[in-house]
Amino acid sequence: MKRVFSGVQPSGELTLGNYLGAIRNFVSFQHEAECFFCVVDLHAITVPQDPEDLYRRTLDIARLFIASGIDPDIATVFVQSHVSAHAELSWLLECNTYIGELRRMTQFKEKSEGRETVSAGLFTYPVLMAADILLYDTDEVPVGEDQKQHLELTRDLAQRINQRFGPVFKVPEPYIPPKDSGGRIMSLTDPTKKMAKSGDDRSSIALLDSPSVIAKKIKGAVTDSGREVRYDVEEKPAISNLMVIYSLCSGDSLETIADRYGASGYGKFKADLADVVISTLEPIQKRYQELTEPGVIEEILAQGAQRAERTAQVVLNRFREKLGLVPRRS
Ligand code: ATP
Ligand code: LTN
Repeated sequence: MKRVFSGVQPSGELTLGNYLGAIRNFVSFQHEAECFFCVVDLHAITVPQDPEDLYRRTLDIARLFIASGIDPDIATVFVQSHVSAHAELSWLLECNTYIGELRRMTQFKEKSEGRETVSAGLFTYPVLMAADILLYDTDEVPVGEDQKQHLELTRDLAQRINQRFGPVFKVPEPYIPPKDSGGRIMSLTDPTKKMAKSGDDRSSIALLDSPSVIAKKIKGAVTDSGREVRYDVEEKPAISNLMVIYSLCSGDSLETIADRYGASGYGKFKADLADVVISTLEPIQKRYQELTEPGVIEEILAQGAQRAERTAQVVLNRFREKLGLVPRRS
């Protein structure tokens, strides 16, 4: 059976961009592949995090995974720092990664910009991500488009190591939806930037936003000149983004939406879009509110870590052996 791995950082409130670009696809993969979905807390701490927020968000993201439809009996849901093989493989991979490769990473450039100090962890972040993926002999990695370059590095590292040491790692494939199918949901306030959880509050819809907040944010979303609802990324980037959101939430094609709203102006389109987004998020929010029994999420994560560890240890040992590291005798 095919293996799938993906990770989400507990670095803020999950957004509609995370859901449409990634989590929605996690849910569909779980029925056709052996899936590992990880809350990547070690990635989040590459930039400063408030410890209490980090703790709460880590559990919240796992809870939102389940609320979104991931079944923990089918898929393995776990926290990255619970499986120490991630940090260990990351070091082994770092010793096979070139500084020049990491310097080219655009996410590093973006995230380090404007910071007074930048941690070494932010620089080596993509190597930890490669470790996450390679530890599970992963075939496919569902992610948003912003992760494409990191996936290419992961593949390069796997191929380089396989060439140097003989077959060790499976070379994974990215699974990235096209831009008009959620690969890159843009900010509501600036359609040239991606919707990000660490962005400003009006620019993104959080999965747990109330219906009135969602309606307000969509009403306030920037639009383009003119009044025609038409999919044209060059001339109408803002409306095109809203149309993609509408299409993914409703299942209607972009053509159907253009036919329906083409002439009715932005106001009517935005009002209906708010309804469509609210009804997409409603069942997720309901399930999230129901998952309140103390200890349930922690138990799911404990079992997930156990399952993940079994697979990860096999792959880690395979690489350790190839490197010539002496195994510890038990
Ligand atoms: P940050 O803002 O802290 O960088 P992020 O939301 O970009 O956070 P993650 O939480 O780790 O980062 O992303 C989880 C998944 O959601 C990844 O697969 C990422 O590619 C995807 N994703 C994030 N933002 C978008 C977006 N605007 N459109 C589509 N997919 C997205
Ligand atoms: N870097 C990703 C999060 C991430 C990830 C992974 C995604 C960490 N490890 C492994 C897929 C597979 C991000 O910032 N969105």
